[in-house]
Amino acid sequence: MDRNLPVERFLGQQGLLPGLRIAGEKILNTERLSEEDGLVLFEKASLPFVGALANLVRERLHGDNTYFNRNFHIEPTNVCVFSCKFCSYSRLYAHREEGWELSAEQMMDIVRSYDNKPVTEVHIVGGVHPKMNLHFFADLMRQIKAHRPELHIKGFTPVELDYMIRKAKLSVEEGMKLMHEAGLDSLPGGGAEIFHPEIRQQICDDKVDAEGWLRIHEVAHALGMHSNATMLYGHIEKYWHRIDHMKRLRDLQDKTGGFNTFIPLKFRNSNNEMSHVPESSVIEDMKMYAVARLFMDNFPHLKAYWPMLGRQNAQLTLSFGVNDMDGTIDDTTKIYSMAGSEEQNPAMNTNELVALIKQVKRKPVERDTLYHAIKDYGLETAIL
Ligand code: V47
Ligand code: SF4
Repeated sequence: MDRNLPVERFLGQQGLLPGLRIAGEKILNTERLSEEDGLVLFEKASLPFVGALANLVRERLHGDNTYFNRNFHIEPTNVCVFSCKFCSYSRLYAHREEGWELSAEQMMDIVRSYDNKPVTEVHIVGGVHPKMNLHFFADLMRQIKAHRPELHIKGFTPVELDYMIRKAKLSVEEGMKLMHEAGLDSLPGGGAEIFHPEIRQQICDDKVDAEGWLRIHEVAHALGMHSNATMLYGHIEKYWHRIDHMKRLRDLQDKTGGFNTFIPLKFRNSNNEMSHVPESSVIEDMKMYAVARLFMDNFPHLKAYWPMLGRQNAQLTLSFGVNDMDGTIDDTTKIYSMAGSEEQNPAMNTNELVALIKQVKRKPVERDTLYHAIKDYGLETAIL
């Protein structure tokens, strides 16, 4: 089948807005979209139009391959010195008796509980606890590596790192070098939210700003580490704030090439100070993924984080540019169930994840953190 056909049919339509035709032709010719093109797609394009274009790009880059990995999460604490308005998860230090704090030994128990399981990655992220410092986590990572050297440690957002590095009175370079040498292999994408100060000041005024977030990723990339980037969308931001956010990431990626994956995160409104803000519709979610796939031309991968979106909507994103479904997360992650996600207990075993991908005629491929293929499940019959 000629995969370009649907797109050409769209572009052949009489009366198509000139801005949409320009954007569509750029995609057909593998040219980069400008910020104006991105905005026109958000504001004027129909869902089938952006969907067809995004699918074209997805299939150019990855064919039907849909990646996932086997990981587990450690959330060291939900006690946090910051007070992001969208956060349903954290407890201020003053109310720390309502939260949890794991000791290094408790976290090592979690690591050991996976001893005979074929996981390849541990994802460590949590609140910013004033007493859990850089040296505490560096020691923890040394212990993890001593116990299981090949386990990839993806951990700590620039929100946590910026706080801990400043408290340790180190430069960003020194702090990141220390963490890398202690065993930190890559950075997850969290803490980015919306970079533009107009929105950042309203939703998460007191944590690291855009420049600080980008700088920590830049330094990590210079040390040879890879990382991801997120964007919290669907709350009080406008389309142009999303474009501004993606443009800043695209510019840094041009410079370093260190990002693997872009992860749009749908704002969930339960149990937080932004509960009055309605959540985005599924149509809006699909449009977000599609425009991200088209605009972020130098990001190899686009991830739908299923614990947040729900399994079926995550499955739907595979037709709107997404080529990664994150992993077989176990129920240690609480961030999304506390924010109102349908996934109260976000665990999915490999068979379920593979079946979900095969149901929509895509090819499941288990990967490691850096997207080396571990197992190709093929396109044939579903497993369940
Ligand atoms: O930065 C917090 C988000 C992020 C809410 O890199 C919320 O592979 C929606 O970044 N509604 C942390 N989102 C999680 C994260 C992540 C997750 C999965 C994979 C990776 C990766 C990274 O969670 C925070 C914030 O943007 N978040 N509260 C909420 N109410
Ligand atoms: Fe703390 Fe992160 Fe929650 Fe913000 S989103 S309050 S930094 S745990």
